[in-house]
Amino acid sequence: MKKTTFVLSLLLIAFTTIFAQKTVRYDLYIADTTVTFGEEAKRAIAVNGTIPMPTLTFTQGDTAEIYVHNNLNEETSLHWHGLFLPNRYDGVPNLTQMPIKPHTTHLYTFPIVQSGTHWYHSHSRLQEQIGMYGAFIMNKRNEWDIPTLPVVLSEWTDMNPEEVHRSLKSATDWFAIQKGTTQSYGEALFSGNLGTKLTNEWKRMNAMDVSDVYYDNFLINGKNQNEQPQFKAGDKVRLRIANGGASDYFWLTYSGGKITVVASDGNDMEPVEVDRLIIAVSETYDVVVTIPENKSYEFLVTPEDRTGSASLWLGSGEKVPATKLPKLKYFAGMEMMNDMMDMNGNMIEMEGMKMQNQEMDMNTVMYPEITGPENPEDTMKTDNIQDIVTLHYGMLRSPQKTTLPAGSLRELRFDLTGNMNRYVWTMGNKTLSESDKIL
Ligand SMILES: [Cu+2]
Repeated sequence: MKKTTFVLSLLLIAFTTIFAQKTVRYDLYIADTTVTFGEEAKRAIAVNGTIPMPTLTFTQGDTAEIYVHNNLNEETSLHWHGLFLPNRYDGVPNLTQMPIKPHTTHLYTFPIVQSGTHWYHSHSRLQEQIGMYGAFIMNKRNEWDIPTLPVVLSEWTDMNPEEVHRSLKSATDWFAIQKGTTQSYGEALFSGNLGTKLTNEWKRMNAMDVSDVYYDNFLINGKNQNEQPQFKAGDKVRLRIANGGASDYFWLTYSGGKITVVASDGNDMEPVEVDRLIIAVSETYDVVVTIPENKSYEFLVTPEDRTGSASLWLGSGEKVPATKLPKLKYFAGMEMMNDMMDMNGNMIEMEGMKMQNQEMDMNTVMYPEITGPENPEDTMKTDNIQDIVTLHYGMLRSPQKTTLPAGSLRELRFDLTGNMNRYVWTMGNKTLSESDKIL
């Protein structure tokens, strides 16, 4: 009898320590605020007083209990990007839940059944663009013991997001003019690219550009220059990076050596060493970087159009800057587009083109650091061009077998279509309202 009780209590202790079901509660207070990230003070939305929203941290097996207190004078909602959860907590207003009315509280509660780096954001109107994005971290039960920083990337424009949206739909050159990325006739003539420019106009294309919107600032956890002096020589630091931006892809480079990529979209992968990687909107990557000496090393974040940057400084002491990405070769890009588009603005099918898995980045023709300077005499020297290892999707390998279990398989086909100039996006040439049912 006594022995049985002893064994039972031992089992109970073991059970509670291994399978502890902890409820982790967060209270999020959503309120209007004013920020000056660009030129002028503008309206933004802060949660618990901060932009980005607070980092929410859980351990696999926990139950999340998130109380959202909407102190705005408008509706809101929160979507948990990349999470497996009951549909009614997915946070899409009027689809999986009713919008959270002004000055009410809403509870999201769901079990944490996965691990990895994810993020969360508002799913109402364009609130995400003015501050409602944050990191959502789910640790494993036996998480890797290494200094870790959540890193949320974003852009800021002083223009009201609704206005941005309107400009995109009317296909103006306004953003390109602000960025100084329009290609004028004068510029074309002097650089010997007049033929390319004329063909381009003939095909009625807009000025060649890489990203669509002009941004006043780029932010890393809400700061353009983010200092993290706590790291010492020899430290390995894991950055849990989420791109919470509205439209920019970001290049990630580091002045302290190689970047080891260890997870993609919250999934562990076979570690791979690269010189740089590009992160798309809403993607996440976990990377590990080393602090070589007691100095401050720059983890540089550059939007794809290279019109600005943001820096995360790791370590303290003398600053070691990363190499800035040189200006894109727009005429080379324009020439490529001319070759690829027919008179109606449609892509010309080309034989043997390998565009899958980013293995061939069409924009490479515009990268001086890889394909050489636009004008060899007056820009960078050709011998500055080095072998740069760039991450692409083909390099992402799961540590586990990912073959599907045997059994019946159903294939669903989605054709993603759209019109770039009108900024209308469709599935199988139908807008969402026309084809609400996807199955
Ligand atoms: Cu999302």
